[in-house]
Amino acid sequence: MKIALIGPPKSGKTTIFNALTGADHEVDKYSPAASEANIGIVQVTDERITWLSELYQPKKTIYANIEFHDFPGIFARESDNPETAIYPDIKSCEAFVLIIRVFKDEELDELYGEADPLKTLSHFEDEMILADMLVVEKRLEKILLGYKRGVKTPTIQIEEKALNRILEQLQANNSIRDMDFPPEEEKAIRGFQFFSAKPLLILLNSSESGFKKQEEALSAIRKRGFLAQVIAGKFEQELSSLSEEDTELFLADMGMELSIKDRLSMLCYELLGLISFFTVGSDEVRAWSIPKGTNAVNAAGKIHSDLARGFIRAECFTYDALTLHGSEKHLREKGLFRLEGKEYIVQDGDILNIRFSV
Ligand SMILES: Nc1nc2c(ncn2[C@@H]2O[C@H](COP(=O)(O)OP(=O)(O)OP(=O)(O)O)[C@@H](O)[C@H]2O)c(=O)[nH]1
Ligand SMILES: [Mg+2]
Repeated sequence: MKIALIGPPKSGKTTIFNALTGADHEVDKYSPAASEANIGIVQVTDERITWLSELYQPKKTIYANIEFHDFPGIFARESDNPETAIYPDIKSCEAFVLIIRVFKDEELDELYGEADPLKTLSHFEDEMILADMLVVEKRLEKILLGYKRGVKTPTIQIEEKALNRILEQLQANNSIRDMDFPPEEEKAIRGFQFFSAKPLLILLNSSESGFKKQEEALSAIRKRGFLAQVIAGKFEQELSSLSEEDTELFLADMGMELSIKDRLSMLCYELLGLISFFTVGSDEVRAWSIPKGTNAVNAAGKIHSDLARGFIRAECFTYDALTLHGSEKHLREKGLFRLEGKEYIVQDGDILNIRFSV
């Protein structure tokens, strides 16, 4: 899972990236924007995997992970768009975390305007819509040119129909993520990776002292339909150099139990509507993340395309039942070991063994 950290210049993206990944990239007020992203992989904490690993004693234990990409600032008000070269990289991420500065800093205020989260969010929505609009208009022109030359396949017509609907949406200043597409249209436009179609999480980067004063901004942003949280970026980065016990004490002081890594992982799962299923055995205990509502055959395909192609049945039991009864043998005796078909909707905490033949 690839998640992009984006935001205006100097909103604290790299600070938060460092806190998340334990990296030590330079943060400062004046250096020009980096030209490419910092990339770091974060393991998703899951006590269930830890427990399963103890039970099965596998050779390998694999937690789910999230790849965070920390991009240089974009959509600066006065920029002449030197950032365009990184747009494709940003758009290749599955979801965006928009980091907005709410901490006070006179020099940054001077350079970039006073912190105003709602205004920044609107600005970003506008810029994303505009960037998408340029892509759609350009593509539609090309399609029409093709029509004149006699290139008019059903596939292109589906694409044209979808793009015209999208253009209407964007012209009304609305994001693509609020639209629904029939499967064939969804397929036709998938490759564009539109900015305004991506799931968007808002993080308000606050000072330690301002942390509890963001309720008003948060609720206004949530009212607009976004998932949003406050984070004290610099404070969290400072914590990452402390011992685990000290970190816990400081976090508890701020009313938090979990590390920034765990909090943000959970938010990303929520943003993308993901759940986890597990595979277990003496070779490997592993977590897999899939969108809620995924059926067994598609879950199998996540493990390997052969498993989807040759899918016969999924042997299935739940993590909770296993913790309750202690072993697979006991689950079989209790009739808690199920056989499920292709269309079974996989649930969070299911343990699957796919039977297949190719
Ligand atoms: N007071 C305070 N300063 C912060 C906080 N987060 C970041 N800063 C400061 O803001 C400046 C910019 O931080 P960075 O993390 O480099 O910001 P960025 O968004 O990565 O910047 P660009 O990549 O250049 O757009 C640095 O001087 C940080 O120390 C915070 O939570 N509180
Ligand atoms: Mg940065």
